[in-house]
Amino acid sequence: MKTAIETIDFNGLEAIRLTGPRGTTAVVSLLGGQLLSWVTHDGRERLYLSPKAVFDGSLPIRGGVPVCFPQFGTEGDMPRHGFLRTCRWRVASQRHAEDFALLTLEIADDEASRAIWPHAFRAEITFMLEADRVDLEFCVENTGGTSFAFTGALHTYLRTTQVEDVALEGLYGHQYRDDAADHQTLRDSGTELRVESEVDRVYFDVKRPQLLQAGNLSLGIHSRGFPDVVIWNPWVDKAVAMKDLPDDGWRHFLCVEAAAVGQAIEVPAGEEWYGRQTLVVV
Ligand code: TA6
Repeated sequence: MKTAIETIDFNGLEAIRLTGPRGTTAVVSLLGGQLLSWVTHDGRERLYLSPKAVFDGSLPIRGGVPVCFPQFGTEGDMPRHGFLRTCRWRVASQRHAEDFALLTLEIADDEASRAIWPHAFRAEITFMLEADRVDLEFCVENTGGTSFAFTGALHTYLRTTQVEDVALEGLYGHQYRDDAADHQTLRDSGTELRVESEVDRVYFDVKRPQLLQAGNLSLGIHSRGFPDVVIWNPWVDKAVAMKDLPDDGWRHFLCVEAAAVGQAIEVPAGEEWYGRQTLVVV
């Protein structure tokens, strides 16, 4: 099957569909610069997108891979997870060949962003789709005259049939902040993480990849540039309180996020920073 890149309408959103080798596909919305779907060559959708997601920009789209910048969560006085999630990005470049399809979106500061965060920046997110993987690279350039620091994440919603049945390996021995238990700092002592209640953890300084074992669906997750990994599942009560998530939506995803939370990333004037997350079918 030939590779291709085409503009489509996705629930009323202007979106780009990448077709990669062996029939793998990815859909990216210009709203939020957000990967919304990744179907691997076995025909399986690997990302979770809430059936109650809002696509009019009034709320961040619940699912896929939201881009959280320049603030992670409520670690400051900006809207939760910053403002990029509800901004419209532009296509900067696209290219495809026999063994890949590549799309880069871009966005820059404007009056609205400077009213929230008084810095000049240009950001790009690049999606590289190959036969057995998708690679997301977030790049931010400080186009202003003074240094700035940010926190953020690629807030990836990995699809699960039943989240209680999955195991996440690779976080053993790491220190983490447990935001579901008074933000206390603990050390992970299990060989695998299982979800049996609300999970909201920031794992610091993670250098190893993770492996999501979900029955016969396994996925390798690794990141570069982003020092931390965030693991989140709202479980039952928090899911019921979320209007853009079905009551049982918690069962169908586990967020494994490439993140910069513990230490804000400093970008001197005129310099740029890259961070990436790679999802691999194993
Ligand atoms: O990444 C985990 C987290 O910070 C959770 O605390 C929860 O707030 C989640 O992100 C979703 O945030 P959102 O703003 O998308 O509802």
